[in-house]
Amino acid sequence: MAMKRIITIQDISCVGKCSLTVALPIISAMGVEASILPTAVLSNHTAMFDGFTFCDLTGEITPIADRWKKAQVKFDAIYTGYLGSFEQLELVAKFFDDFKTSDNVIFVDPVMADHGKLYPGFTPEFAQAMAKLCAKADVVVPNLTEAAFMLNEPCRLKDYDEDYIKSTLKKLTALGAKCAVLTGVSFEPGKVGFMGYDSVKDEFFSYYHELVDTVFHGTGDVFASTAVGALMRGKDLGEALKIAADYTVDCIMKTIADPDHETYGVEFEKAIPGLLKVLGDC
Ligand code: PXL
Repeated sequence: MAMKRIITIQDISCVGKCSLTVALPIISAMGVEASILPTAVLSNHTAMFDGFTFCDLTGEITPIADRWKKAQVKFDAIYTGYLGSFEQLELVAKFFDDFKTSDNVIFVDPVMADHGKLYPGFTPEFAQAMAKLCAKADVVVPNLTEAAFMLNEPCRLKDYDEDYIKSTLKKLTALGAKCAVLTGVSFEPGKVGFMGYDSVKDEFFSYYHELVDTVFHGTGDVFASTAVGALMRGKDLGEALKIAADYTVDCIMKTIADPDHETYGVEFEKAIPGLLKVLGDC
């Protein structure tokens, strides 16, 4: 079978293990081609460091995309992560229009908030614009905070029930995405996971694992990259997300097990052999 090709559109933070420095190695290790459209080069990610340098590459998006159109490059999945401006959202929406085919997958991780708060530099208006981008996706994977900002609703991070999660998922798909997945969902102490809704099949699915109660940067990018990779390896969405959740937990566990670990990224490299076993590659 021909190797699948993912185009992933997000920044490259040179140090700190998130966005492209996570997506590239994980997708490649999964036996899937990782093509990239870097939106900016940062010295490091914007969390947990004192400062950062930032070189905007927005002006490169259209020339690069035009070149690919001329060369008739095709992508089996288009996966977007952290995007930093309204202009980038608009250009990425156009990229979707230009490169969508009848059978490729548009996967949007609307990276912009967590734990009830927007990340530095993001505004509620940006969240509304991100919601418009999500409308064009086959799959969106917001956490509870991102979903609330996109739906312009108060953020409920605890004391919710299954009905609340299900109605939030239906509202997300009503915006336009075919499938919506909420991450960081927990109905019982010590357990966390995801619940998803496929609006085409009118089906919910979910998966919960042990809660590892620490915060590491970049785990959302590990989760999303692995999920898209597993989709490209022929897994259905529920199974792909389960593989991604288990791998993310394994990355965190292996990081914690290292007494000298840093906190600005997980030691995802150490968990790759286990991921390949799950995929049946070794
Ligand atoms: O992991 C998401 C991410 C990606 N890129 C940059 C970030 C963040 C999260 O803060 O700062 C530059």
